[in-house]
Amino acid sequence: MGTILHFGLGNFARAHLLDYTAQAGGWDVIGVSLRSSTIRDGLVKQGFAYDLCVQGQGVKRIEVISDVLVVPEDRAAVFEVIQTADIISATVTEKGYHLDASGKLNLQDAAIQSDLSGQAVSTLIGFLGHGLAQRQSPVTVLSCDNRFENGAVLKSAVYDFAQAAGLDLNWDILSFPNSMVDRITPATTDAVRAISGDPMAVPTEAFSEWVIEDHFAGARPDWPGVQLTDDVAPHEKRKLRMLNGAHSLLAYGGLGRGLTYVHEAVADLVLRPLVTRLMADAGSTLPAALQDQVPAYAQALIHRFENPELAHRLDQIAMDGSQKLPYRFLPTLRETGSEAVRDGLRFWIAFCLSETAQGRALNDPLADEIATAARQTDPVPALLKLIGAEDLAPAIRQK
Ligand code: CS2
Repeated sequence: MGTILHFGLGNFARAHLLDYTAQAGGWDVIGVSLRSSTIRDGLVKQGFAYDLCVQGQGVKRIEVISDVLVVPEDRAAVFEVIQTADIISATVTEKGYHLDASGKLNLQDAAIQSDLSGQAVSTLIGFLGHGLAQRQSPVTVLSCDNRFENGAVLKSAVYDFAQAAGLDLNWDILSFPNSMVDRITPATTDAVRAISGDPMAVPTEAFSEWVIEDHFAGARPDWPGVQLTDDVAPHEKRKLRMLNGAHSLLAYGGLGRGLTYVHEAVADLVLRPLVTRLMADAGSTLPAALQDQVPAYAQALIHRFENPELAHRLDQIAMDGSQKLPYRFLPTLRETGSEAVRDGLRFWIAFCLSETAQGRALNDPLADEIATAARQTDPVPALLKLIGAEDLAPAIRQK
């Protein structure tokens, strides 16, 4: 029996890592909620089991969580499990890493600053820095967030944190494999709760994919269908640039056109050709070995996006754009000059401007900076600067 300590028990983790781990058998998952007790409070009433409502395949009960620790209630318990878990994994979303636009740990970030002391730790990076400094035996730290080279980025964030905090980690016993995760998992709606009867139900699509760098410090579950490989980068690029890049274009373009759901945006006569173009351009940046898969992958993505029953909201995808766009849009744009990706960026800028003009704060860790940039006489370079792309302003302006 092995144990995974997992940070971030949102819907995605419950539809992906936990489903795979339940299927593997022989392992349990201790969840960590960094902020609120809501998920623990909901799950504890039902013995930590919940329904996964898989589109077209019915409902399956996932019974793999053995406990959920809530950080503000008991930090010591989290530090304790960091010493013994076989794998420490995370789905804390892009902003949970507290990185700057260049992908380095933002040491000026208030939460990171406050975590350096080791008192009242509140971030994943703070827990890993202080916790792993005490760790005696090998452990795998597995990022399952949507970010290019997620393992390497996490390792360097923990390294920078440890340096700044004066902590000494034994890097020889730690491994941070990169991974590519994929399963479209919308937020739970009342309709889903009503159909399944489980207030903690999670809706997801039938498709799922997981490619992990084969670099574990110790044991791992026998996850069914997982592809272990020496080099995840091509798969990460494929997924982030094609799927997530297309998602972001549909989100900002669709909201600008008054739409609500992904399936509506992908059927839109203006957006559909753009998204097809974006995927082709993104596909052209992939390594030669993947080129022949690009058309079929793009077609399969369109098909997944067309699924009306998932009811995947565009505003869910539009969240945290400042954290997502640097690796969803910029590599394709820089490598190919893609006009479709430029349109995607124009949609993001239009979204920032219109939300600010209407007095609404964006759902984004840089919401204040975005509002300030949007109010400038020349907002385009100011907004692009926030995602490390000020130099692209002339190309974005001309149309
Ligand atoms: C989406 C992703 O919310 C978003 O930004 O693009 O959550 C997407 O649904 C997943 O990465 C699919 O695996």
